[in-house]
Amino acid sequence: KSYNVAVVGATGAVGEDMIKTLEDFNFPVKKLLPLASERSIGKSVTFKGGEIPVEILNEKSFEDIDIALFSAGGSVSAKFAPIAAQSGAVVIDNTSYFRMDKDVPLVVPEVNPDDIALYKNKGIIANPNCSTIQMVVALKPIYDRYGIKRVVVSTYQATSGAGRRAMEELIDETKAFFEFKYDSYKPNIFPKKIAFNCLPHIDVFLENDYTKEEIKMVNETKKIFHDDTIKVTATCVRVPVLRGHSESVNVETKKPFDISEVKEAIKNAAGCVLMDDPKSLIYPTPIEISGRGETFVGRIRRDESVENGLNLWVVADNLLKGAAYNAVQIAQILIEKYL
Ligand code: A2P
Ligand code: 11C
Repeated sequence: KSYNVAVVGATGAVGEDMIKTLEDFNFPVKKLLPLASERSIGKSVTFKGGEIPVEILNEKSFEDIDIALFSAGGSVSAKFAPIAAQSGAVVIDNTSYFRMDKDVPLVVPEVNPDDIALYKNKGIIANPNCSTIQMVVALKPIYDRYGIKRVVVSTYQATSGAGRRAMEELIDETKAFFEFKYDSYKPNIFPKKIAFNCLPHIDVFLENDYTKEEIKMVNETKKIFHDDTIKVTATCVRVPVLRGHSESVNVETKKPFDISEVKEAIKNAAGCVLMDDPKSLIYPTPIEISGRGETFVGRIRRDESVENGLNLWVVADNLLKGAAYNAVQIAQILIEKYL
Protein backbone atom coordinates (compact mmCIF):
# COMPACT_ATOMS: atom_id res chain seq x y z
CA LYS A 1 0.00 0.00 0.00
CA SER A 2 1.17 3.56 -0.63
CA TYR A 3 -0.03 6.93 0.61
CA ASN A 4 -0.68 10.48 -0.52
CA VAL A 5 1.48 12.69 1.68
CA ALA A 6 1.27 16.49 2.03
CA VAL A 7 4.10 18.55 3.49
CA VAL A 8 2.86 21.93 4.76
CA GLY A 9 5.79 24.36 4.88
CA ALA A 10 7.63 22.41 2.18
CA THR A 11 9.97 25.30 1.35
CA GLY A 12 11.11 25.77 4.96
CA ALA A 13 14.17 24.37 6.73
CA VAL A 14 12.17 21.55 8.38
CA GLY A 15 9.86 21.00 5.38
CA GLU A 16 12.80 20.41 3.08
CA ASP A 17 14.19 17.83 5.50
CA MET A 18 10.78 16.18 5.83
CA ILE A 19 10.79 15.55 2.08
CA LYS A 20 14.37 14.28 2.17
CA THR A 21 13.60 12.02 5.16
CA LEU A 22 10.57 10.51 3.39
CA GLU A 23 12.97 9.66 0.59
CA ASP A 24 15.67 8.30 2.94
CA PHE A 25 13.12 6.09 4.75
CA ASN A 26 11.86 4.88 1.36
CA PHE A 27 8.42 5.80 2.70
CA PRO A 28 5.67 4.41 0.44
CA VAL A 29 4.58 7.74 -1.11
CA LYS A 30 1.99 7.51 -3.88
CA LYS A 31 1.77 11.28 -4.32
CA LEU A 32 3.79 14.00 -2.62
CA LEU A 33 2.03 17.37 -2.28
CA PRO A 34 4.37 20.21 -1.24
CA LEU A 35 2.41 23.15 0.21
CA ALA A 36 3.55 26.66 1.17
CA SER A 37 2.36 30.28 0.98
CA GLU A 38 1.89 32.61 -2.04
CA ARG A 39 5.52 33.61 -1.56
CA SER A 40 6.49 30.23 -3.02
CA ILE A 41 4.55 30.45 -6.29
CA GLY A 42 6.76 29.10 -9.07
CA LYS A 43 9.04 27.15 -6.71
CA SER A 44 9.40 23.39 -6.77
CA VAL A 45 10.88 20.72 -4.51
CA THR A 46 13.06 17.77 -5.46
CA PHE A 47 11.75 14.32 -4.58
CA LYS A 48 13.26 11.04 -5.78
CA GLY A 49 15.10 12.81 -8.57
CA GLY A 50 12.02 14.63 -9.92
CA GLU A 51 10.78 18.21 -9.50
CA ILE A 52 7.35 18.70 -7.91
CA PRO A 53 5.75 22.18 -8.06
CA VAL A 54 4.84 23.77 -4.72
CA GLU A 55 1.13 24.49 -4.34
CA ILE A 56 -0.47 27.23 -2.26
CA LEU A 57 -2.06 25.92 0.93
CA ASN A 58 -5.86 26.26 0.97
CA GLU A 59 -8.95 24.63 2.52
CA LYS A 60 -9.20 22.11 -0.31
CA SER A 61 -5.53 21.04 -0.26
CA PHE A 62 -6.18 17.85 1.76
CA GLU A 63 -9.04 16.26 -0.16
CA ASP A 64 -7.15 13.12 -1.21
CA ILE A 65 -4.37 13.23 1.39
CA ASP A 66 -3.71 10.32 3.80
CA ILE A 67 -0.91 11.86 5.89
CA ALA A 68 -0.13 15.57 6.33
CA LEU A 69 3.16 16.69 7.86
CA PHE A 70 2.89 20.28 9.13
CA SER A 71 5.79 22.64 9.79
CA ALA A 72 4.67 26.12 8.77
CA GLY A 73 4.19 27.74 12.18
CA GLY A 74 1.57 27.52 14.93
CA SER A 75 -1.06 29.75 13.33
CA VAL A 76 -1.03 27.73 10.09
CA SER A 77 -1.46 24.51 12.10
CA ALA A 78 -4.19 26.05 14.24
CA LYS A 79 -6.26 26.80 11.15
CA PHE A 80 -5.36 24.02 8.73
CA ALA A 81 -4.57 20.92 10.86
CA PRO A 82 -8.26 20.48 11.84
CA ILE A 83 -9.27 21.01 8.19
CA ALA A 84 -6.79 18.32 7.09
CA ALA A 85 -8.03 15.93 9.81
CA GLN A 86 -11.63 16.64 8.81
CA SER A 87 -10.74 15.71 5.24
CA GLY A 88 -9.55 12.30 6.48
CA ALA A 89 -5.80 12.87 6.68
CA VAL A 90 -3.78 12.04 9.79
CA VAL A 91 -1.84 15.15 10.75
CA ILE A 92 1.66 15.00 12.24
CA ASP A 93 2.21 18.52 13.48
CA ASN A 94 5.68 19.88 14.22
CA THR A 95 4.46 23.11 15.83
CA SER A 96 3.74 23.69 19.51
CA TYR A 97 0.08 24.50 18.87
CA PHE A 98 -1.55 21.15 19.83
CA ARG A 99 1.19 19.62 22.00
CA MET A 100 -0.41 20.11 25.39
CA ASP A 101 -3.95 19.26 24.20
CA LYS A 102 -4.92 16.21 26.27
CA ASP A 103 -6.62 14.64 23.24
CA VAL A 104 -3.50 14.96 21.09
CA PRO A 105 -0.65 12.48 21.61
CA LEU A 106 2.86 13.94 21.90
CA VAL A 107 5.18 11.28 20.57
CA VAL A 108 8.85 10.34 20.54
CA PRO A 109 8.94 6.83 19.05
CA GLU A 110 11.81 5.64 21.29
CA VAL A 111 9.90 6.70 24.41
CA ASN A 112 6.10 6.50 24.01
CA PRO A 113 5.28 4.89 20.62
CA ASP A 114 2.01 3.43 21.90
CA ASP A 115 0.55 6.92 22.31
CA ILE A 116 0.30 7.08 18.51
CA ALA A 117 -2.97 5.11 18.88
CA LEU A 118 -4.54 8.27 20.33
CA TYR A 119 -4.40 9.89 16.88
CA LYS A 120 -7.97 8.61 16.60
CA ASN A 121 -9.19 11.33 19.00
CA LYS A 122 -8.65 14.33 16.73
CA GLY A 123 -6.70 12.96 13.77
CA ILE A 124 -3.66 14.88 15.03
CA ILE A 125 -0.33 13.72 16.47
CA ALA A 126 2.09 16.33 17.83
CA ASN A 127 5.83 16.23 17.31
CA PRO A 128 7.59 17.63 20.41
CA ASN A 129 9.97 20.59 20.51
CA CYS A 130 13.43 19.72 19.18
CA SER A 131 15.20 20.36 22.50
CA THR A 132 12.74 18.11 24.32
CA ILE A 133 13.01 15.24 21.83
CA GLN A 134 16.77 14.72 22.11
CA MET A 135 16.69 15.07 25.90
CA VAL A 136 13.97 12.44 26.42
CA VAL A 137 15.66 9.98 24.05
CA ALA A 138 18.80 10.18 26.23
CA LEU A 139 16.81 10.09 29.49
CA LYS A 140 14.66 7.07 28.58
CA PRO A 141 17.20 4.33 29.46
CA ILE A 142 18.01 6.15 32.72
CA TYR A 143 14.34 6.62 33.58
CA ASP A 144 13.59 2.94 32.97
CA ARG A 145 16.43 1.67 35.18
CA TYR A 146 16.75 4.17 38.00
CA GLY A 147 13.75 6.53 37.88
CA ILE A 148 14.25 10.29 37.58
CA LYS A 149 13.70 12.81 40.35
CA ARG A 150 14.98 16.02 38.79
CA VAL A 151 16.59 17.33 35.60
CA VAL A 152 18.52 20.60 35.19
CA VAL A 153 19.16 21.32 31.51
CA SER A 154 21.04 24.10 29.71
CA THR A 155 20.81 24.18 25.93
CA TYR A 156 23.05 25.44 23.15
CA GLN A 157 20.61 25.71 20.24
CA ALA A 158 21.37 26.18 16.55
CA THR A 159 19.91 29.01 14.49
CA SER A 160 18.06 26.58 12.18
CA GLY A 161 15.59 26.05 15.06
CA ALA A 162 14.25 29.48 14.14
CA GLY A 163 13.96 28.63 10.42
CA ARG A 164 15.71 29.21 7.16
CA ARG A 165 15.88 33.00 7.41
CA ALA A 166 17.48 32.69 10.84
CA MET A 167 20.29 30.57 9.38
CA GLU A 168 20.76 33.21 6.67
CA GLU A 169 20.93 35.93 9.32
CA LEU A 170 23.83 34.15 11.07
CA ILE A 171 25.70 33.87 7.76
CA ASP A 172 25.02 37.48 6.69
CA GLU A 173 26.02 38.82 10.08
CA THR A 174 29.24 36.79 10.03
CA LYS A 175 30.02 38.20 6.57
CA ALA A 176 29.30 41.70 7.89
CA PHE A 177 31.87 41.09 10.65
CA PHE A 178 34.62 40.31 8.16
CA GLU A 179 33.61 43.31 6.04
CA PHE A 180 33.92 45.58 9.12
CA LYS A 181 30.15 46.22 9.07
CA TYR A 182 29.24 44.22 12.21
CA ASP A 183 28.64 47.21 14.49
CA SER A 184 25.98 48.67 12.21
CA TYR A 185 24.35 45.29 11.38
CA LYS A 186 20.68 45.30 12.37
CA PRO A 187 19.34 41.81 13.18
CA ASN A 188 15.92 40.95 11.82
CA ILE A 189 15.04 37.52 13.14
CA PHE A 190 16.93 37.35 16.43
CA PRO A 191 16.42 39.95 19.18
CA LYS A 192 20.18 40.71 19.30
CA LYS A 193 23.24 39.89 17.23
CA ILE A 194 23.83 36.13 17.06
CA ALA A 195 27.19 35.95 15.22
CA PHE A 196 30.05 35.73 17.75
CA ASN A 197 27.45 35.89 20.52
CA CYS A 198 24.97 33.78 22.48
CA LEU A 199 21.46 34.71 23.53
CA PRO A 200 19.68 33.32 26.62
CA HIS A 201 16.40 33.96 24.84
CA ILE A 202 14.46 31.51 22.63
CA ASP A 203 10.79 32.18 21.89
CA VAL A 204 8.93 34.73 24.03
CA PHE A 205 9.34 35.61 27.71
CA LEU A 206 6.47 34.56 29.97
CA GLU A 207 5.05 36.05 33.20
CA ASN A 208 7.50 34.07 35.36
CA ASP A 209 10.54 35.34 33.35
CA TYR A 210 11.18 31.93 31.81
CA THR A 211 11.01 31.71 28.03
CA LYS A 212 8.32 29.66 26.32
CA GLU A 213 11.04 27.35 24.97
CA GLU A 214 12.13 26.58 28.56
CA ILE A 215 8.60 25.86 29.72
CA LYS A 216 8.04 23.60 26.70
CA MET A 217 10.94 21.45 27.91
CA VAL A 218 9.34 21.18 31.37
CA ASN A 219 5.78 20.39 30.28
CA GLU A 220 6.52 18.23 27.24
CA THR A 221 8.93 15.98 29.20
CA LYS A 222 6.22 15.22 31.76
CA LYS A 223 3.63 14.51 29.08
CA ILE A 224 5.91 12.21 27.05
CA PHE A 225 6.92 10.13 30.11
CA HIS A 226 3.35 10.24 31.53
CA ASP A 227 4.96 11.34 34.78
CA ASP A 228 4.15 14.67 36.43
CA THR A 229 6.59 13.95 39.28
CA ILE A 230 9.73 14.55 37.15
CA LYS A 231 11.06 17.96 38.13
CA VAL A 232 12.61 19.82 35.21
CA THR A 233 14.22 23.25 35.02
CA ALA A 234 15.72 24.66 31.82
CA THR A 235 17.80 27.53 30.48
CA CYS A 236 17.65 27.71 26.68
CA VAL A 237 20.39 29.52 24.81
CA ARG A 238 20.81 30.33 21.11
CA VAL A 239 24.38 29.92 19.87
CA PRO A 240 25.98 30.75 16.49
CA VAL A 241 25.67 27.21 15.11
CA LEU A 242 23.72 26.47 11.93
CA ARG A 243 22.55 22.97 12.63
CA GLY A 244 22.48 20.72 15.73
CA HIS A 245 21.32 21.43 19.27
CA SER A 246 23.57 20.56 22.24
CA GLU A 247 22.45 20.15 25.84
CA SER A 248 24.15 19.87 29.19
CA VAL A 249 21.78 17.64 31.16
CA ASN A 250 22.14 17.16 34.92
CA VAL A 251 20.01 14.33 36.27
CA GLU A 252 19.15 13.20 39.79
CA THR A 253 17.97 9.61 39.73
CA LYS A 254 15.72 7.96 42.31
CA LYS A 255 17.87 4.83 42.69
CA PRO A 256 21.66 4.60 42.86
CA PHE A 257 23.50 3.75 39.64
CA ASP A 258 26.82 2.43 38.48
CA ILE A 259 28.38 4.78 35.91
CA SER A 260 29.59 2.01 33.60
CA GLU A 261 26.08 0.53 33.67
CA VAL A 262 24.65 3.92 32.65
CA LYS A 263 27.02 4.05 29.68
CA GLU A 264 26.05 0.52 28.68
CA ALA A 265 22.34 1.39 28.97
CA ILE A 266 22.75 4.47 26.76
CA LYS A 267 24.80 2.48 24.26
CA ASN A 268 22.01 -0.08 23.95
CA ALA A 269 19.08 2.36 24.02
CA ALA A 270 16.90 2.85 20.95
CA GLY A 271 17.95 5.90 18.96
CA CYS A 272 21.00 6.66 21.15
CA VAL A 273 24.64 6.60 20.10
CA LEU A 274 27.27 6.57 22.84
CA MET A 275 30.24 8.84 21.97
CA ASP A 276 32.15 8.89 25.19
CA ASP A 277 35.91 8.52 25.23
CA PRO A 278 37.18 12.01 26.06
CA LYS A 279 40.85 11.01 26.11
CA SER A 280 40.54 10.09 22.44
CA LEU A 281 38.52 13.28 21.78
CA ILE A 282 35.33 11.27 21.42
CA TYR A 283 32.33 13.36 22.43
CA PRO A 284 29.55 14.59 20.14
CA THR A 285 29.54 18.05 18.53
CA PRO A 286 26.89 19.51 16.20
CA ILE A 287 29.17 19.53 13.14
CA GLU A 288 30.10 15.85 13.58
CA ILE A 289 26.54 14.54 13.92
CA SER A 290 24.85 16.83 11.37
CA GLY A 291 22.66 14.85 8.96
CA ARG A 292 22.11 11.93 11.36
CA GLY A 293 18.80 10.86 12.89
CA GLU A 294 20.05 9.51 16.22
CA THR A 295 20.74 11.26 19.53
CA PHE A 296 24.41 11.33 20.56
CA VAL A 297 25.50 11.19 24.19
CA GLY A 298 28.92 11.76 25.71
CA ARG A 299 30.78 13.29 28.71
CA ILE A 300 28.87 10.88 30.97
CA ARG A 301 30.05 11.35 34.54
CA ARG A 302 28.88 11.28 38.12
CA ASP A 303 27.81 14.59 39.67
CA GLU A 304 29.58 14.32 43.02
CA SER A 305 27.73 17.32 44.48
CA VAL A 306 24.49 15.42 45.09
CA GLU A 307 23.31 11.89 45.84
CA ASN A 308 22.62 9.93 42.61
CA GLY A 309 23.69 12.80 40.33
CA LEU A 310 24.63 12.32 36.70
CA ASN A 311 25.92 14.68 33.98
CA LEU A 312 25.37 14.11 30.25
CA TRP A 313 26.19 16.01 27.06
CA VAL A 314 23.47 15.37 24.48
CA VAL A 315 23.65 16.43 20.82
CA ALA A 316 21.22 15.84 17.94
CA ASP A 317 20.42 17.29 14.53
CA ASN A 318 17.50 19.58 15.44
CA LEU A 319 16.07 19.55 11.92
CA LEU A 320 16.17 15.73 11.78
CA LYS A 321 15.63 14.01 15.18
CA GLY A 322 14.30 17.32 16.50
CA ALA A 323 11.73 17.64 13.72
CA ALA A 324 11.61 15.90 10.31
CA TYR A 325 13.07 12.52 11.26
CA ASN A 326 10.89 12.17 14.38
CA ALA A 327 7.81 13.08 12.31
CA VAL A 328 8.58 10.51 9.61
CA GLN A 329 9.32 7.85 12.29
CA ILE A 330 5.81 8.51 13.63
CA ALA A 331 4.37 8.26 10.11
CA GLN A 332 6.17 4.94 9.62
CA ILE A 333 4.66 3.44 12.80
CA LEU A 334 1.29 4.88 11.83
CA ILE A 335 1.23 3.03 8.50
CA GLU A 336 2.72 -0.17 9.94
CA LYS A 337 0.29 -0.44 12.86
CA TYR A 338 -2.77 1.68 12.24
CA LEU A 339 -3.54 2.71 8.66
P1 A2P B 1 6.94 30.21 2.27
O1 A2P B 1 8.34 29.84 1.88
O2 A2P B 1 6.01 30.22 1.10
O3 A2P B 1 6.87 31.42 3.13
P2 A2P B 1 10.94 28.28 8.00
O4 A2P B 1 10.53 27.74 9.35
O5 A2P B 1 12.21 27.69 7.49
O6 A2P B 1 10.94 29.78 8.00
O7 A2P B 1 9.79 27.83 6.97
C1 A2P B 1 8.44 28.10 7.17
C2 A2P B 1 7.62 27.34 6.13
O8 A2P B 1 6.24 27.60 6.39
C3 A2P B 1 7.86 27.79 4.71
O9 A2P B 1 7.71 26.70 3.83
C4 A2P B 1 6.76 28.80 4.50
O10 A2P B 1 6.39 28.97 3.15
C5 A2P B 1 5.62 28.13 5.24
N1 A2P B 1 4.58 29.09 5.60
C6 A2P B 1 4.69 30.16 6.41
N2 A2P B 1 3.50 30.81 6.49
C7 A2P B 1 2.63 30.13 5.71
C8 A2P B 1 1.25 30.29 5.38
N3 A2P B 1 0.52 31.29 5.86
N4 A2P B 1 0.68 29.37 4.54
C9 A2P B 1 1.41 28.36 4.05
N5 A2P B 1 2.71 28.16 4.32
C10 A2P B 1 3.32 29.02 5.15
C1 11C C 1 14.24 26.59 18.36
N1 11C C 1 13.16 24.76 19.52
O1 11C C 1 15.32 25.98 18.37
C2 11C C 1 12.94 25.90 18.67
C3 11C C 1 12.25 25.57 17.38
O2 11C C 1 8.18 24.60 19.55
O3 11C C 1 8.53 23.67 17.65
C4 11C C 1 10.99 24.76 17.52
C5 11C C 1 9.91 25.48 18.24
C6 11C C 1 8.80 24.53 18.50
O4 11C C 1 14.14 27.78 18.05
